[in-house]
Amino acid sequence: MQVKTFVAPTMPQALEWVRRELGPDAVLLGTRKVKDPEGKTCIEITAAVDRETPSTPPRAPAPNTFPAPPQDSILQEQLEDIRGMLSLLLSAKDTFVRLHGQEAVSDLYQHLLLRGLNEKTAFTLLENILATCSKEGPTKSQLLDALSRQLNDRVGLTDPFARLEKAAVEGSPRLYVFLGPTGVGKTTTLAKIAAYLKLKKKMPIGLISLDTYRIGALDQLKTYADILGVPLKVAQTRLELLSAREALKGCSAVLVDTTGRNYLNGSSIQDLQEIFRDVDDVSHFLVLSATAKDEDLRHVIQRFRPLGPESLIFTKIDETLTPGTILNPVLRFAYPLSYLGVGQRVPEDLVRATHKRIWGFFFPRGH
Ligand SMILES: Nc1nc2c(ncn2[C@@H]2O[C@H](COP(=O)(O)OP(=O)(O)OP(=O)(O)O)[C@@H](O)[C@H]2O)c(=O)[nH]1
Ligand SMILES: [Mg+2]
Repeated sequence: MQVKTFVAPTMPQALEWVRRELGPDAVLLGTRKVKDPEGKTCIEITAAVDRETPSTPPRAPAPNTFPAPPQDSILQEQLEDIRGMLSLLLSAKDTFVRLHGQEAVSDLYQHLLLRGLNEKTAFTLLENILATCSKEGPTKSQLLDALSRQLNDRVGLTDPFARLEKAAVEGSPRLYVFLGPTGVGKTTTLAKIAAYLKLKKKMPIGLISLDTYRIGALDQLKTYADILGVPLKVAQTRLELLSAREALKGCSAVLVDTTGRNYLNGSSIQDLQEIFRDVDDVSHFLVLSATAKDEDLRHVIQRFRPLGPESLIFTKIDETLTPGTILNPVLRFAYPLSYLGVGQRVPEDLVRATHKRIWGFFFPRGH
């Protein structure tokens, strides 16, 4: 067995060096934080591989190129994720034990990380919890009670359609706009809500599509409109949007589908801002996928801020093992949650966001 120690500025870098030096079969024996000669904190990883001599030294990749991925690269990436996560958990747990010296607190911290909270959110939540608990060291059930109170207090909820009247409105109907990145489920979620309003609440509703960008997008919405028997208008500009709303006078609500674009690109947001400039009686939903990366969610929400979304809808909750991820931006930006997409079926797989469901992200039934 060959055992080697690596010191790198960050965990991903250290893992990369382990992989390059010892190959994909390397096993992590331990990680710890150490200081380099300049006093900067680094990560030290001890890793081993079950062979006597090192494999052929890896060739440095040519500038601006990446090494060819190995055959089993997907499995390899997953393994590395798991190793990285384990190391992170071990070091995070140490930090917390050192900070608070309480095993129950660090256990809860570790659990929150495993269910998708990032270190910062979990740490802040627990700091707040500990501030409300007895100094002697809270029990597990006291911690869970305090966590539940924190989540109830800090996660806002809203149901914009709960107050909607059945009757047709006299003037221009309110526009409910579904914004968000590509492929998150804007059109599907709109269709789920349209079916709920039309079939269950028996409301006169209309649809507008602003999505003339993607081939087939209009057909997708038209299919739903035909099945539900509701009028559908198409608009590309602010004036067309206003005249489409005028044509849908008498509806209780008008649901507006928008184009999925790369909204990390600022000009796409400006296009939307122009369309909704000075248009009143508008509620924006920002639709996001629960499978998106934490950092990307943060950027997307920041991009959409100028449009003033009233609430967030998270889709694809059924497709993630770490649904707690959605609370990172929710707690950070304090936007209320309205609905959760829990599958592809229209209209069944949409539920209202509730505190009980949010609790279930961390402690699923039976746990
Ligand atoms: N598993 C799962 N799939 C979902 C959910 N919501 C939507 N989808 C699926 O996500 C895919 C994309 O859905 P769309 O509604 O077309 O997404 P979109 O945001 O309108 O996409 P663009 O208009 O192209 O930006 C489809 O296959 C949907 O069935 C959900 O809650 N869970
Ligand atoms: Mg769409």
